[in-house]
Amino acid sequence: DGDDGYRLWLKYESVSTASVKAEYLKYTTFITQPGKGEILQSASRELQMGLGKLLGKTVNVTNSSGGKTGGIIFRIEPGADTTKPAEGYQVQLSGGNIVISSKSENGILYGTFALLRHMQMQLPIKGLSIASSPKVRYRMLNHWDNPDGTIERGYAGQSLWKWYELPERVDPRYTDYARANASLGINGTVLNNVNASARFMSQEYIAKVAAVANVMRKYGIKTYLSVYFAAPKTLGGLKTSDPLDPQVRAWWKEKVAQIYKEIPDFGGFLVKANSEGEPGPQDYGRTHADGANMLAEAFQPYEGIVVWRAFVYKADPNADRFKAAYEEFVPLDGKFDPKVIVQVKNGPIDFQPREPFSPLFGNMPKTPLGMEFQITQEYLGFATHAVYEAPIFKECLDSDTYVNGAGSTVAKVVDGSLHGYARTLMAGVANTGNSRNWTGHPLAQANWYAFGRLSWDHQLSSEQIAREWIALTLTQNQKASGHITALMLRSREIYVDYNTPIGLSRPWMGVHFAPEPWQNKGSRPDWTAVYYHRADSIGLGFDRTVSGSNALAQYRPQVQQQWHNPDQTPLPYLLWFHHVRWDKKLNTGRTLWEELCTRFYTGADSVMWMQQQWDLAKPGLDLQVYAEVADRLKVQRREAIWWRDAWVLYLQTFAKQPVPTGFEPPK
Ligand code: GCW
Repeated sequence: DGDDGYRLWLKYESVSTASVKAEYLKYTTFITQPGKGEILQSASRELQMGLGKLLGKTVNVTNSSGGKTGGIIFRIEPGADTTKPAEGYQVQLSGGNIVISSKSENGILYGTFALLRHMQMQLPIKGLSIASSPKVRYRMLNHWDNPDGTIERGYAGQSLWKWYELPERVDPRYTDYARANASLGINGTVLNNVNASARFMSQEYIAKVAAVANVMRKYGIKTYLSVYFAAPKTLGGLKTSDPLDPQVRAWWKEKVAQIYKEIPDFGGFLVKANSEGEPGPQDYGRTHADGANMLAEAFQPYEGIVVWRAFVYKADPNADRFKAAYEEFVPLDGKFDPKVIVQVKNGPIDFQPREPFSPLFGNMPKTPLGMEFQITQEYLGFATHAVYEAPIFKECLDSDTYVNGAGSTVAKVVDGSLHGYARTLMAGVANTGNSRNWTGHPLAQANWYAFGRLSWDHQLSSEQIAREWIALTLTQNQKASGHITALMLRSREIYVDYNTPIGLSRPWMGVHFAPEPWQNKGSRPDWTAVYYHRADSIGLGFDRTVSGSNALAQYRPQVQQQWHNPDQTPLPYLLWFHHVRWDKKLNTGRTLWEELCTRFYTGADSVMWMQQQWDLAKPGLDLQVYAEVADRLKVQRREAIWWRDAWVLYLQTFAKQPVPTGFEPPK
């Protein structure tokens, strides 16, 4: 339809079922919008556009229903509870109208998108009753976008933000970006890379950022910036950036005031400090808390917050990087200003295809911990591999920390219910770029979608989200949807099997795409592949039990129970915690070597199964989308074989055994 994926899950294709259309026509004769609020106007505009396309009709907006029925009414509930973010909404059939009610304009906007989603899925209006509110307060995308338009770990083109033409020209695409995010409930965006340029603190850039923020605001989205910790020195000309230096503190206060002059609803700062060479408070013998609290002080007069990342580790080949964040941050629990949220990556190492949950979760009860998921597929095959990420996010959120007994899941830490955090956060490292379809791989749109939906409600299931996304984006044909759902739900396990099975990690260097498990030299002593996988003549895997780094001790006893004994550790986590002999018999009846070969070969072959599922869905698909994904799956198949062969041949030099029969490479 000439869409090329641009419209994402907001296609609003003409309602095809006559009886459904007839019902919709009955309840869409007008829109009542009380007042002229900017966000309410966005809601009305979206509804007018959506209904125009779904039903082919023009719907007028009035400021009062005048007692009429058959319309859509926005109702802001009086008596808002100001202690709670009032973003929840209800969409109900009431008194002959569809009523969207909320305590806030933002909630009305979210309710509007929920109604449009309902209609796109052709669900009945009769009995309509949707009520929903977010479980997490700050639902945010993190863009790793640089001022020169490149994106760190971005695989969908260049940055969406055209700094060179801002602030005069405001690309209309920013509005579509805001609509897509708002439709999921995302309410914050960090525009620039955490490896931050100090330039974003200059007046020139603040004005540019303000122009983008003016667009975001209309959709209930706050704009944030990543900051370069040494900016007082490099940009401000001070002698130091020591967070306890009064001049430095004054500089940040002024800087924040300057930003609020241009952006009155500015969201706050995101900080990567003393991590991978970035400057930070430790450069001056200060702690992460000293640094974060200094910035928080600058935000005291405003609503903004400071998000401080816990992604830290030292360049020490003898240390276990797994343990680093816990060691640096747990002693600081209780020392952070209430405006600070500590943002913790999914995985103590780094966004691997499968990692155990970070032991920070549950161990900092006095410090709000936010979740950082990676949507962009840095370790998941960039834009050529189809990997549906909801199962990764869910696996982490559903992990039990056992801090307050069974059921103390990571999700309950993150949503604040376990420790009573006042501020809660879920962030996703964006996979967007300026490619026409936003994400490069058409199926990667589902990962943006899934992150947004889960940041609002982490109880949604991976399957529910996949089915919804498919219906909105690809097809409403039941058979086709079944095949695509199956493909998506298995895609992550298939990737893990040919890429990093049984708990292997980081077999790559540099750009994080090509297999390089043999790499034993890097620009840092810990930046080698062998540091992570520990292959040797005896076996494979990183011993993190008492006989090794003892990282396991950072978890509660019940978690240690699950993982401390190699005979009982579930296979997906085995090599994360144990160095296992090549000839050890696993509970599958195969030796470690045989199991690895089995995974590499069946994983790579399962890409053919994905291709079959996709082909079976073809009758329900737009031909252009069909072809684009079919071609990418061919690339994935080729690359999966490449991964398999690289690993098997490399590991064989240690295991010194033949590949089991039946697993010869195809001719
Ligand atoms: O794993 C690393 C990535 C870096 C990234 C860093 C981080 C933004 O390879 O590209 O830098 O994580 O999360 O800070």
